[in-house]
Amino acid sequence: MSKLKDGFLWGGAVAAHQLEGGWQEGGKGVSVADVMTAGANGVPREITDGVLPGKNYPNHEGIDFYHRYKEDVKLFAEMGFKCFRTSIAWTRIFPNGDEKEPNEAGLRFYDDLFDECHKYGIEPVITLAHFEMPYHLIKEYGGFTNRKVIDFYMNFAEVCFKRYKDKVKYWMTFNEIDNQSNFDSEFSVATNSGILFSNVKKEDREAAMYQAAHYELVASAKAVKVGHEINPDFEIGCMINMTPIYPYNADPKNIMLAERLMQRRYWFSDVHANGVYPNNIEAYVTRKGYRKDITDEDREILKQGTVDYIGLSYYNSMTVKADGIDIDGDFSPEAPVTKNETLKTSEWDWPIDPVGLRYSLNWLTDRYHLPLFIVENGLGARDKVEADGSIHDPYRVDYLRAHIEQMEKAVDLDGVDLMGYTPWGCIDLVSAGTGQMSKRYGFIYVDKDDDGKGTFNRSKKDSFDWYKKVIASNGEDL
Ligand code: P53
Repeated sequence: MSKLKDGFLWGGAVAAHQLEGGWQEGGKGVSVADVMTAGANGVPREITDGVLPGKNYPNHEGIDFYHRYKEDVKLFAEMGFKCFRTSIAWTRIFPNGDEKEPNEAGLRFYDDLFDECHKYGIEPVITLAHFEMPYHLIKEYGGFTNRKVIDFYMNFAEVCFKRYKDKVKYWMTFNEIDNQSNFDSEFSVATNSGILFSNVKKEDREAAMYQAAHYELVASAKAVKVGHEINPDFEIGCMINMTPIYPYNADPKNIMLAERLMQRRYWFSDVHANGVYPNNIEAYVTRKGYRKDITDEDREILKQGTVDYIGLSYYNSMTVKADGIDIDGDFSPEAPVTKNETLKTSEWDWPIDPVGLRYSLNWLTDRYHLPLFIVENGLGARDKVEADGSIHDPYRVDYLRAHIEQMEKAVDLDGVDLMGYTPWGCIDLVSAGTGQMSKRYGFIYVDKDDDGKGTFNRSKKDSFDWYKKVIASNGEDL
């Protein structure tokens, strides 16, 4: 007997900008992802002022899913996917973001994609904003630092909800909205909020983030409310990057530091799920003079638009140490991060911590009492294609198996209400953080390298048949 419920949503996850390509096709506009160059481990992606000649923009071509989605969905179906998580590229629907009317060719692309999924009984799971803000909204309006952008987001959300109301049931409003808690990372604030370091002085970045995130939370709540009016059967969730922050040891200073950093990171989901800001953030923004623009109407809509479930990504945990830091002082949120000697790391230096997944599922359940949906999890690794074309990736299977085991313990032993599991990058795609192709997550290999060269042909890795078996046994045969 499977520990997981019938209808458990096994599948895979991607995001439009990381795989579609076709960046100028079907009337698509330029998004923030289209102005990000390729980086590497430790080399940040550059966010350029528009698309500049001579630069490598890996998202422009992605893996050409825009033209090859039928072949790819067929492979997902062969693995037995019950669902497929992707996003709707905002710039396919509103190329600049501030148009009155949507772009029909963009809408038609997703109609076709969702029809193709349903052909195989695959349920689309859709993120509205996954690091894909129209670049025009960033240049002309300052991204989400501008209240007007709530309305532009709402136009986009409403058009999608209405158009796909009979094709999509599961939605998420903003991908990993809490990444920007690390406001020292331009990648995070640009992809979450459309904040560019060139536009905001260093000392103003944290303030800009709190204001922008507030507008996003209002936009999300409005979307939840409107979505439920359009189709009461919609399940609309938030989506957070769940990275639990551990104290280095039992020194109370480290425990308090970890708690404070958890507060700085998980207030986004508090507002999404509870409809109110937690006390610690009210105290913080009041003391710092942040989030100046909040109205009674905002507070009311936050209460009315609480989410139906918590979507989360889980890759790793973080460990912090208070050495040399005044835990009541103001410090960069990543400053106290230290190595956790108990954990091995990936080739990209991400700690590997399967028990952290069970811990996170428990923590979120205790905090929100809502269903959870693991919409990202996985290992970015280099793969080697053998002379006969086969790809042996036991490291990927080991990672996923260990995480699925912990997920099943959370359900079976701890009573966590879990909707589904969609490992990240079920087909190789462009890494969000580094822009590399060589950081691969897929069950399906794509022949494209970091310079954009290759046939773009698809082939199955060993993990393909393994995952097929996992799904067929509803997680029993690992
Ligand atoms: P990549 C940072 C930390 C954790 C998750 O990431 C993150 C990021 C941003 O890179 O993003 C999520 O491709 C995100 C996906 C992304 C995936 O994790 O850097 O939702 O878009 O591709 C993995 O290895």
